[in-house]
Amino acid sequence: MFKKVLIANRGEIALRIIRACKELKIATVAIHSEADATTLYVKKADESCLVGPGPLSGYLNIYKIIDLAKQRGVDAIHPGYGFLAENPEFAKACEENDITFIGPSSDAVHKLGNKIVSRQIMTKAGIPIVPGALEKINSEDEATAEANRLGYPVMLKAAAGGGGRGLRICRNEDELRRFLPIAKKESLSAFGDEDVYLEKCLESPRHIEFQIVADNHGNVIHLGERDCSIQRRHQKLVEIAPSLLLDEKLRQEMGAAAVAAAKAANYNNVGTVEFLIDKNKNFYFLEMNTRIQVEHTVTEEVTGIDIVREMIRIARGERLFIKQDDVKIRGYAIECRINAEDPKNNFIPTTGRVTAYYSPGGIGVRIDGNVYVGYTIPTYYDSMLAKLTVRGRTWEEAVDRMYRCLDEYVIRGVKTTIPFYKRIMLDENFKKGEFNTNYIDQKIEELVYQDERDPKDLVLAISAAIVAHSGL
Ligand code: MV4
Repeated sequence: MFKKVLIANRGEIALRIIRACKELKIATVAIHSEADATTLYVKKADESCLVGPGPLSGYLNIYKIIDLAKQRGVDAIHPGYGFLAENPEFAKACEENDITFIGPSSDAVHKLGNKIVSRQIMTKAGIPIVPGALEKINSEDEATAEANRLGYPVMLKAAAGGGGRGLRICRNEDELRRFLPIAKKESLSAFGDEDVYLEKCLESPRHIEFQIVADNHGNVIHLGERDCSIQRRHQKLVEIAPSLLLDEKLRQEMGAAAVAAAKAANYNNVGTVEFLIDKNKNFYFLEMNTRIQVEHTVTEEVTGIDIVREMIRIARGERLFIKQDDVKIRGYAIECRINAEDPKNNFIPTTGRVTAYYSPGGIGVRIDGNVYVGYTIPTYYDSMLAKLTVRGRTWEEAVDRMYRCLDEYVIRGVKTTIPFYKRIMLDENFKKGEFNTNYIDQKIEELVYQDERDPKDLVLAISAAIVAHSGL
């Protein structure tokens, strides 16, 4: 049993974990920077401690967090996502200090954090991977030989990268020769590891990921898939569950592959297996994420399963309460990440003090966030203010509901991505499920610059212009 858990994170995911702990009657310890001292999640925790004046370093300070955990007598630490969530040293430090890491073993975090090792594991297990190398590139000539075997375009990827970091598309040999040293240098500086490898670049794939839940007794199930193709520069913007692309047969095949991938990696706790699907509906293993993901909410809404609660229950040794056949996907869920960014200004992060805040509600509406009137958006952290998740019995109902909620959402004092998402909900291709990873690039002009003006405003504007022009 856990009496007390420390949340080594901040913001909405810290609040999400605190909520799960409260329902399990587990006391919570929040950590925070000075900038976060007065935020909602800190207020909701039973205890809180300052981890440093600076905005970021405290959340990344493994030994300070371990020391705090020991001082406060916690039984376990939940890392959330980002920060130390996929840092094998942190997971190891917990294990070595007899503090349960609420997540996979440090060995699984370490193995799956290396994309080449991941690909080797999946190949050995007979799981289809994105066509490409199983070893790092050792020389330019070796790279060009591999690229000729694959056919251009190819993608240079950092072995220690992931989630879009350390990627470079090479359209021909000249680009490959030019980008290779750059990619190695970027990888070394970003991840402390210069190993890069090559994959065939799939054109306009769909990005489909399966939620894995695995206990410490060999039970592994999946909770269906999420379609995360709507991304901008590798930042997911809109996530949906289930995907509109998969039929039941493909869902079964991919679900089985995701479970096999977790078993091949000797995985425990909660994780996500990412696939790319090409235009011929072939699916390929891309990478496995060893953390709870921002978009876990859409899976929770269509399965009714509290994934964070299951993380905690698995970590304290409990067996899965559910079998694969009992997992039912009901309806459709959509998540929009409400970011403090200005879509009309290249999505630059915005700041400001929230002067008015009203979150939407009603059937099938969920808000995960930390915003309140008076909250000044800090510039140190990622720009996400809240996650708006809706569920509908049908896809059409979910889209209509999301539009209504975006229209109802009031956040004054800072520019947000809300108007941008409203345009997406009105877009015919989106409504028909016709989108892939190029959707944003293809639609950006239409989604950003075509103001969603109310027709009556237009009539008024034209009338005023006529009056002004004719001097009436
Ligand atoms: C790819 C790809 C096409 N071909 N790999 C990797 C990290 C993930 N967030 C995106 N990744 C991709 N890897 C190969 N071999 C397409 C993506 C991809 C993507 C790439 C560029 C811009 C947006 C994207 C959105 C989803 C997937």
